[in-house]
Amino acid sequence: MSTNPAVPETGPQPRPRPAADAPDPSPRVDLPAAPATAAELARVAADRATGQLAPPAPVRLQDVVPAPAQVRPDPSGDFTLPPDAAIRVGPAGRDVAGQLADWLRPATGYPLPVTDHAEPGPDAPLTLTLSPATAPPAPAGDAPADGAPAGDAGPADRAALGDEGYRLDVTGGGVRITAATPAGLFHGTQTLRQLLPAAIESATPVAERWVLPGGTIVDRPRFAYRGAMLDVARHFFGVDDVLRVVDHLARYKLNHLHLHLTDDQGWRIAVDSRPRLAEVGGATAVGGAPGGWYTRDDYRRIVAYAARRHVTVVPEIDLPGHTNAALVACPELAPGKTAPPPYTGTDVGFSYLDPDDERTYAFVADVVGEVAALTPGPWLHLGGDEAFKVPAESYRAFVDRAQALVAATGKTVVGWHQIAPAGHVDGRVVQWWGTNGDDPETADAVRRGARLVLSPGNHAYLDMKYAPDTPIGHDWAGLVDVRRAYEWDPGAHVHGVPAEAVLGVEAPLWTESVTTRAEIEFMMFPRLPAVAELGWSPRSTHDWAGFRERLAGHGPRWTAAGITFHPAPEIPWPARREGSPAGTAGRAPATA
Ligand code: TNX
Repeated sequence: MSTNPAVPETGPQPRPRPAADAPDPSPRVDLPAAPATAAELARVAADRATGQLAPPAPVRLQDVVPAPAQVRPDPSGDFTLPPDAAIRVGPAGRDVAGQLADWLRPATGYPLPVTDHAEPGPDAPLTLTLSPATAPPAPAGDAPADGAPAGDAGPADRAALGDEGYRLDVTGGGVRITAATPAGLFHGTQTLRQLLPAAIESATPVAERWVLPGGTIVDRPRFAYRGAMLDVARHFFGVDDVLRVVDHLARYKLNHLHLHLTDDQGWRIAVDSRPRLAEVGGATAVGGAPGGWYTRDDYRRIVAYAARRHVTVVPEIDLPGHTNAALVACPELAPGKTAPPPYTGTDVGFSYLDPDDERTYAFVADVVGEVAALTPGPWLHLGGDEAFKVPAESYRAFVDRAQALVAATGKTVVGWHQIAPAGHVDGRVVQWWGTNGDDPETADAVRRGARLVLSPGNHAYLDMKYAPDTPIGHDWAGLVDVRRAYEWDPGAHVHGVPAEAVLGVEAPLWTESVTTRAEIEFMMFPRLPAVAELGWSPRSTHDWAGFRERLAGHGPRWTAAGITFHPAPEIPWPARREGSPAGTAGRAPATA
């Protein structure tokens, strides 16, 4: 893999050494040697996972990932889901209830009808309640009052839930989720799902007692922006793969999917005013892999699917660098006015739009105008990274104009932190991907009004290898094992940037070496939940020892759900009991 973005601002970073107090890294079972090729990855990872995992212990209320703000277990309140359970909900929460039923039906085999609060009938054991009138504005920075005991679900509690919070009560009589918004209800249902035995992830009915641990959780996020990025430009991933990634985000209460739609190797979104961008620029990918692009309807489908799961799509059109595919399609934008050859390698920093040609700005206006019109979310990411060949003055002038064109569409500008020196526009968000936390230009942009999304390369980059023998991925920012993905604080990471200026976190997955759905999952799991916890959970819950124990219980869930993951040696995955298939609590799956 030849990619080395060189990171000129920070210089080469030393490889991290394992911390002295790191747990014993030796796995509990003998693992086969690392796979020789990326193509073997999925099969080997699945075999390893299945070989390692045991039927899980009953779930405890405090096992949820990301860690909830407040947890009060009540062992006398355990609840077993009966086969005739119904889900009761008001009209505004009905879509969330329908999704909950869809998750629970396959493994339980129960019908789980969704009924209206207003309809007569006995109390349903699963109740979702919305009280929108009590919703205060979204929090910025740390959530207050973590660790406090959970009291009654009175109006004051509901007011504290915010835009995305929820309260979940499990008693002998049933489960009630209360929230001020459908997003809060949705996050609460994801918690409910995690409180059921791992076999709930099975696609076919399983003989199981569907017990939930008793008690109360009151929960809300630390940061408003919690995301992951998928690079669909280096390798193209079809709509179904992207939808599956949305599901992964939603499980862990991440609420933004950043799509890196354009790069040197491919242009992945149809632009009606310039059809050659997708038709010509979308034909290629790294290493001669098949190209592809999203039609407007494909993109709308992704956006709608994500919206239903309370995930906002953030489209990125990377400018003015990373534009070789655009230049192949539109040679008039190239500095020399001739089309470059298509690029299928993995170097960066060589291509750029001609900043001195007015046609460049007409192009930017057309593209961001169309992408903005297709995108319901508030953000538009204009890239800005690694335009090494554009002199600093021209670069800054280009970004100023591009930011204004984005603002004119009504969207809020997001850009990689190289855009920091450009002028401030209202609401501007800078995405920091450095590796040493020391970046005066970014701190200055924040002083001038920018907010920060943190994606430190040496902690949050999902394309970094876990270990030297990880068969795919990079190591220019060091190795990122699960502990490294978890052990940092987004609120105090960049010098001179106060926690109040931090909008949130994002874990980017660049795909120079990632070619399949299984490989996406292998790089995401288990690091995605680590970053999700940094974005959601109050800092006071941060605890590596506890996190690795909680995370371990998710291995059987992923196995039951068919999700490929890296069986990281620093996680104490449950050891497999002889003859017990993972994820089925020791019982053979019943037939459908
Ligand atoms: C740097 S991070 C890049 C990408 C590469 C990535 C590989 C950033 C804004 N630019 O173009 O794909 O490194 O890790």
